[in-house]
Amino acid sequence: MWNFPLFPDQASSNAARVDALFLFELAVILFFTTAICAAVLILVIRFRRGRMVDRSGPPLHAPWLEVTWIVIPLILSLIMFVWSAEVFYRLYSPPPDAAEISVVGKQWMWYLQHPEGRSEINELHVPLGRPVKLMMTSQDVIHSFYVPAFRVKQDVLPGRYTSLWFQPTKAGTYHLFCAEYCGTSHSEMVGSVTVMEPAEYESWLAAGGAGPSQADEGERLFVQHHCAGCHRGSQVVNAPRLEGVFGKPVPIQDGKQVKFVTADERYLRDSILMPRSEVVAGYEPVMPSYQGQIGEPDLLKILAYIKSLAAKETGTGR
Ligand code: HEC
Ligand SMILES: [Cu+2]
Repeated sequence: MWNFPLFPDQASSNAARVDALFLFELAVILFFTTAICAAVLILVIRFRRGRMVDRSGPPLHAPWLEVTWIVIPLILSLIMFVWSAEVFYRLYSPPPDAAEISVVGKQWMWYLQHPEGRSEINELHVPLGRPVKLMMTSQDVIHSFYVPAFRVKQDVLPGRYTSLWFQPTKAGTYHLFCAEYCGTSHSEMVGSVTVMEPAEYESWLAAGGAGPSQADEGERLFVQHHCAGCHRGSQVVNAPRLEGVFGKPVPIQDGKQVKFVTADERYLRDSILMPRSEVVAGYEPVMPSYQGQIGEPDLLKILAYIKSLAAKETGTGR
């Protein structure tokens, strides 16, 4: 009966940091709310009408009081600013070795794809202790990926990628919510995140069948959509090779000038859906747009393939 938890489990490496900041701010708010309410009540009672108290010569200036009410809140808000900026920075800087899982939100479910190939719906299995980064997008409206036990929440937007990371520190099953009203069955857009011991996780992955990895699936789609026909050294079309492109600066023709753009997920996505928006310098704008032809999950697979090419040093002229 007394099991009435005020907080969800602290199940990620950043959960305790978020809670400490929250409790500090709560304490500051409670202190000032109590002090101000008490002062109001005392003054109201003491100076109520008809009460015989000395009302002559009220103090109009009290420099020390004014300095106090400026300096103390200034110090407190600066502490909150520096502290929360530090926590915010941590929450949005995934470690470089984080495993990357793709997430697609759609009315009204979550589709999750592991790099090893296994995919899930409304359930996410992750290994204990290893950082995980989510690459998220939506197939329709705005959703929001929210795991209270990890103290993470991030909007999931159509037409772009947002990311989120966490490092689970406690095995168990935790709630996953959509935290952005997304239509009739928004309240049913719920799921769970299961944190497993690494060995258990490996066997869970293997139990999914030894299917192709996400990057291999991406390569299959790369051939199926005829990308390979142009991008693998075609004799007919002059198209850039994609080995090593991910993460590198790419020269883009901008009117008469050339500007450099980093080939991140945003760039690759736009290159495929809106090839005319950024044309690589030295090439003709002949690539067709794939807008409406490749679904979000497939697009993420193709991106995984292009990124995997970055890992392989093939030395093809970049
Ligand atoms: C008709 C030939 C052709 C086809 C088919 C084609 N592309 Fe392209 N692609 C190009 C050309 C030419 C460019 C360079 C000019 C530009 O940026 O539009 C390019 C540019 C790109 C870039 C930017 C490369 C860089 O170096 O910055 C990416 C990424 C890309 N294509 C991916 C794809 C994918 C994925 C597919 C299949 C879904 C595909 N392309 C299909 C011709 C093609
Ligand atoms: Cu939703």
